[in-house]
Amino acid sequence: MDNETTQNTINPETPDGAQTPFARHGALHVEGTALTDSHGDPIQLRGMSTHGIAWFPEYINLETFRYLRSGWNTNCIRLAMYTAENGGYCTGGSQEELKKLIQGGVEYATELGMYVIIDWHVLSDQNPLTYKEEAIRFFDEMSKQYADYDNVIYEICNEPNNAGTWESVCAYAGEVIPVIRANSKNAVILVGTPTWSQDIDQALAAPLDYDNIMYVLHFYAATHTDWLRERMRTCIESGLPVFVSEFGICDASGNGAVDLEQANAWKELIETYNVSYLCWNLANKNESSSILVPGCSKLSDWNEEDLSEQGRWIRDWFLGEKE
Ligand code: IDC
Repeated sequence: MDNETTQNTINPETPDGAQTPFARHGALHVEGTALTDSHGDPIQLRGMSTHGIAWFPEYINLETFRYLRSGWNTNCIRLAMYTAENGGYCTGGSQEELKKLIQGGVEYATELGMYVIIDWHVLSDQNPLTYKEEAIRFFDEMSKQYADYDNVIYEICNEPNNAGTWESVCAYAGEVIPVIRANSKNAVILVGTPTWSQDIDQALAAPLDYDNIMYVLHFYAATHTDWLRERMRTCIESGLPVFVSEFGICDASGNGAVDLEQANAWKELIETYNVSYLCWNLANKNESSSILVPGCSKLSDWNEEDLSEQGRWIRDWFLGEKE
C-alpha cells in the first residue's frame, strides 16, 4: 500500500482537529544517520515502552495510548514482549495471548496514528540465537499481518548480552531481517547490540548490509554516564544510525535513585542529534523506572501524585517538545 492510501485509511485527525503523527509523517526510512519521514524530513520518535506485556497487559488499551499521544505529546509506543523470563514467549507464556496483546497494541496505535515498535525482548536468554526459530516464526507472522502498516517498526532483539556477541547478532539478523523484508519490504528494523545494547561501536565496525536499519543503544542514567554518551556521539558522527528504544534515569536494575544531572546530560545529547527515545516503563511496579507510583491504578489522566519521579521528569520532557 502506498503512503497516500495508508494515510487515508488510518484516522487522519485527532479529536481536536490536529493531524496525527502518522498522518503528518507517513512511512519512515533511514537516510544516513537520520530517521526520515515520507517528506524527506528528519523525525524524532518519542514515547513510552510498556513493561513486559505478560505482566502489565492493562496498559495496552486505546485510552492509555490516546492519553500518551494527546496528553503527553508522544508519537510512538513500544510493546515489550519478553522472550524468556517467567511467562516469556519462548518459556511457557501463552503465545496466543501474547500475540493478542501485540495485535491489540498495534491496532490501538494505528487507530491513533502513532508509530508502534514490536519488541522481541531478549534479556535473560542473552543470545538472540537461543530462540532464533521462534523469532523467525513470530516475525514472519507479524510482518505478514502488518505488511500494509507503515507505522509498525520491528525490534528484533532487545538486549543481547554475554553470549550474545555481535557475531551472533549478525548471524541472527541475517536470518530474521530477510524474513521480515519478504513481507514488509521497507519496514524500519531496530537491531540490539551486545552488552545490553551498549556496544554500538561494534555495529559501527561491522555494520549489517541492509537498508532502513537502526542500531539500538540503551542507557540507565545513574549507571551509564560520560563514556557511553561519548560512544554514542562518536558513532553518530561516524555515520551510524542510532535509536534509543529504551532508557531510564535510575540505575540499570530499573530501580535505585534517579540521577537528574546525568539524565539531563543524556537529554541534551539526544536532542543535539535528534535521536528517537522511548522511556522504560509504562507500569505501576514498585521500582523507580515505573512512571506510575505503586498505588496508582489509573490508566490515563495521571496527575502529579500518580507519577514517580522518573514519570514526572519524562512527562515534562515530552511536553517540552515543539511538535
Ligand atoms: C527490568 C524490569 C524489572 C524486571 C526485570 C527482569 O524493570 O521489573 O524484574 O527487567 O525482567 C533492561 C531491560 C529491561 C529491564 C530494565 C531494568 O531491557 O527488561 O527491566 N533494563 O533492569 N536493560 C537495562 C535495564
